Amino acid sequence: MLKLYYHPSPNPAKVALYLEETKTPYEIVVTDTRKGDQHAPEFRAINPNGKTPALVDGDIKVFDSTAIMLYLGEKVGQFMPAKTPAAHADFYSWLMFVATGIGPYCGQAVHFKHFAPEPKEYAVNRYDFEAWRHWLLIEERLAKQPYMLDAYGIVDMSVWGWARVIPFVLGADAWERLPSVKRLLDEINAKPSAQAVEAIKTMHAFKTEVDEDSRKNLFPSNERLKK
Ligand SMILES: N[C@@H](CCC(=O)N[C@@H](CS)C(=O)NCC(=O)O)C(=O)O
Repeated sequence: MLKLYYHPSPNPAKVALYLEETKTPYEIVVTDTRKGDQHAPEFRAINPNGKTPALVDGDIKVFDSTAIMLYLGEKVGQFMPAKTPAAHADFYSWLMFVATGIGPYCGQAVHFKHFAPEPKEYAVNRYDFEAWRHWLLIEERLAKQPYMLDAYGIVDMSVWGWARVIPFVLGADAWERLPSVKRLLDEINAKPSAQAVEAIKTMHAFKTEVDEDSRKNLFPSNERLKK
């Protein structure tokens, strides 16, 4: 059985959605990043980068959500693009746009808006601007077509992982400027597979508060400032 090292946050959620959509059996291994599980040597042996998600498939270890999506897409053979160079060009371009643009800029926008100490105006402005710029490109595409590619697939699931947290990233009124992203989010949220993913956090004991100990585990760079 596949083991998914999981915390209920955007990058792990995309992978869980793929597993649910394809009815691939898997078990959750709670990796509570607020408690520091990502730094445990046993987890580092699976993901040297110390972040969730990671996947273990027998003797095979895969880390990074996008690598896992590609691994599963090839293994399971569902929700992949047509086997043409043109379809693959679109697939890789938009998948990497989510991996290297949406994910990191949203992550940093959340960090600076909600967790960083003052002064932070420069960083908040930069990451809010870039997070918006990336989401508006997705909005432009989804305003013209139902899905990111020709048919619902891995790129939409990757978008979904982050679209769930848009109000936290961009503000409570963000949907006014992103109606097509909201349409896709609502469509996926209505699926039993997405509801099963949302239920994972209630079926396992994840720490909910971000206290001083969580901050140490999540933002180890802060320790350097104390010296
Ligand atoms: N590029 C990585 C990013 C993984 C990542 O940042 N995961 C977050 C959750 S969405 C995490 O584990 N954060 C805990 C930490 O940074 O210590 C991926 O797509 O898997």
